[in-house]
Amino acid sequence: MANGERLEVRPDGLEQLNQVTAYACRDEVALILIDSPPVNALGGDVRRGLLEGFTRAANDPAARAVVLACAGRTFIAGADIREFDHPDLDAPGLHAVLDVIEACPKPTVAAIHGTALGGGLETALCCHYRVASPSAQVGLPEVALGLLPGAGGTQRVPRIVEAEAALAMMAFGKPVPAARAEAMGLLDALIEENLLDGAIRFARGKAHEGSAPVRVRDRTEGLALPHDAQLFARFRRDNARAFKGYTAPEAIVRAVEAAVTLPFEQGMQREAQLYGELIAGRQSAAMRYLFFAERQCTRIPDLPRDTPPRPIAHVGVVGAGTMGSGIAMTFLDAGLPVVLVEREEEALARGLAAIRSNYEASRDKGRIDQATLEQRMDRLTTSLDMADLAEVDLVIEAVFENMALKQEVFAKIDAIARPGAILASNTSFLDLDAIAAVTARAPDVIGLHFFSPANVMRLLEVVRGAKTGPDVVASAMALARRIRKVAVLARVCDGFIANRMMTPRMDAARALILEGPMPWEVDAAMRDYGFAMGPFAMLDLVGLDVIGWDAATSSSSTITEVLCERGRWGQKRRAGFYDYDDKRRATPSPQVETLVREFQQTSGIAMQPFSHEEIVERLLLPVVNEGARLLEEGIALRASDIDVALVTGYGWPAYTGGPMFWADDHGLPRIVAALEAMGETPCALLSRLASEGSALHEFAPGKIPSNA
Ligand code: 3H9
Repeated sequence: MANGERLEVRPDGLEQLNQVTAYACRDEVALILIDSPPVNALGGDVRRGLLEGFTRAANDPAARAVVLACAGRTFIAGADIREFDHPDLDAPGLHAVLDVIEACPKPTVAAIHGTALGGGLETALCCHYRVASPSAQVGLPEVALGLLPGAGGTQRVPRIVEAEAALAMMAFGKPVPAARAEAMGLLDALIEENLLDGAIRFARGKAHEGSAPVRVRDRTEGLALPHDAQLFARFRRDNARAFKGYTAPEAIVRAVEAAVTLPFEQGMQREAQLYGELIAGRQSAAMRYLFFAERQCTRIPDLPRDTPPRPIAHVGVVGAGTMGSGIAMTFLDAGLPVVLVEREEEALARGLAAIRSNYEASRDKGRIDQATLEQRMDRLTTSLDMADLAEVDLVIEAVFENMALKQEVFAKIDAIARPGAILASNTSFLDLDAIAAVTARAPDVIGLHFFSPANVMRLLEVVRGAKTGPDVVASAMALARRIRKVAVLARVCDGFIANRMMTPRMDAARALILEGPMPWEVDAAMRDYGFAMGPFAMLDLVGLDVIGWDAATSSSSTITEVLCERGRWGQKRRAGFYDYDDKRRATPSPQVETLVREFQQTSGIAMQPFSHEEIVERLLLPVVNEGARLLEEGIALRASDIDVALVTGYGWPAYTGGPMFWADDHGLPRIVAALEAMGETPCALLSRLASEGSALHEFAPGKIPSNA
């Protein structure tokens, strides 16, 4: 939890309504308390308790006002997402419960700490007032689950908050800190002292005022605020790129449009209809799957959850290139001091300047203030001497991807680092065990593979070597959470999970253009599928020359080789698969088209037209096959880890759930048949699961086999 505050509530006379809810009435105020760990989600029992509690409070002659609060780490964090596919039909529905809360004739107050999210905030909006701890956050993050706020949030928020702010809150799903929420009108007061005492006092005060409380549905402050007639059209246009492919943001825009144009009940009907469409769709299924998949990644079958991590308070980074600087920033951002070490003065100065200018750009965009910038820079020290790594708890090597160099660096770190320090490599392909072998402490060596830009991409591949100690793995997983990364555990192999998964996609793309489609058609199909960039545009960005081309041995036998020989190395030469103008805008290259046609003619393969769907299948099927191999070889723990790695590390469109989810969705027998039809051999695991009528997600080896 972001703020770590816990509400411990055990007032006298608390009476359990059921296992997760309790009721008390003291000094004229009824208290309804939810205590349903971990996050007080609105499961069946919570709904039952809320219904009973509010009904009782309404009829309790001793109660003149009502407070709703939660025990533990947070206020209600939303509907119980686990119930979406297994609804508790015996329990009252959320809407019915909220109707009862909203109809309470006595002033009702939601006392918010932690995070009031989704259905949690919607419940609070059915109270007459909302008070919160200053550290609380409120939000409607349903969009991240491919949904819209479906319990009145789209209709109630715009009644008290300005339409554009309401729209942004729902369409981006970002929680709002308490102070801002108060300024927006979502909260009525911040309570500096004990939240519960303050909320009870606030409620009693409202009861004593005597005026009838007003329901949010009947309020009009938000609606009364002027908003320009073009708001919705402009919002759609301005965010078209961010929302591309996703169905939920458009549904949210429509629901908020309904809120500002229709009477409340009609707006609610519109919300219900749009919510119903979203929850029945594949996008939401995929995104809900990813929500749990991300949390599943931290579960390592042979590693007890209580394995104590090693303390990490000071970090060393070796190498101040793009990766090293990005990694350093990741730790600085999370409040950890970093010593950044380089061999050459000039390279170190470049790294330092890159970090500063990156922070300055963030400041200029308003993401951080000058004080934060300075604090982060103050936490950074630079050095040309590896001896300055002697005191750190974790060293991350981020030098050039070359085994001899990495081994040399590790031998030096081994001689310098204190006993018990964790030695990590950021290698993206190389054999971690061979790197660990040059040290006298292989159990302390681990792979921490960041994705570029390291301070932005959420994925951290944690590579477990044959001898890596369990507490070192536990430390890496705990560290990932501190630096706000999603950790996915991999065993050692060439490319680990994410890079190894992307290689077959590139190979398939290069093979496909010999059968008819042009590179830009392939790219367009992949963009349609949801990638920001197609594989050929990606090659141009990375540089064709750096992907294994050598002028000395070039044999003109592939299109890439010929392009390299002609100096078409990609964006940096303003020519690759595409031609580029001065602003690096790409246009299909007639020269490349001619070259591809020549190769097509000599390939002997019958040319045929491909639909976008067929192109996508041709590129994704080998990726799925590779994923199954990763499971078969024990490199990845589970199919969902692979999906998380690609969504968080390679911009795989989240609304597809990732390649493994996609494959299970299509059905493995179909995947196997399609692979065979394109001349690929499905791996043994894929064939077995298909013939057993099973799915990739059902494959659980239970324990990662050691590839020692
Ligand atoms: C909704 O409300 C729809 C309504 O509009 C309409 C209805 C009609 N349900 O993230 P953590 C579990 S949609 C079930 O590691 P943190 C989570 O799986 C919902 N389970 O903790 C994990 O379990 P485990 C809108 C949930 O401290 C454990 O709690 N709300 C739910 O880093 C701890 O989670 C959201 O989308 C849930 N709603 O972060 C909020 N939430 O230990 C989703 C969590 O077995 N939740 N769990 O792995 C979050 O954003 C974060 O969990 C939160 C805590 C910020 C609350």
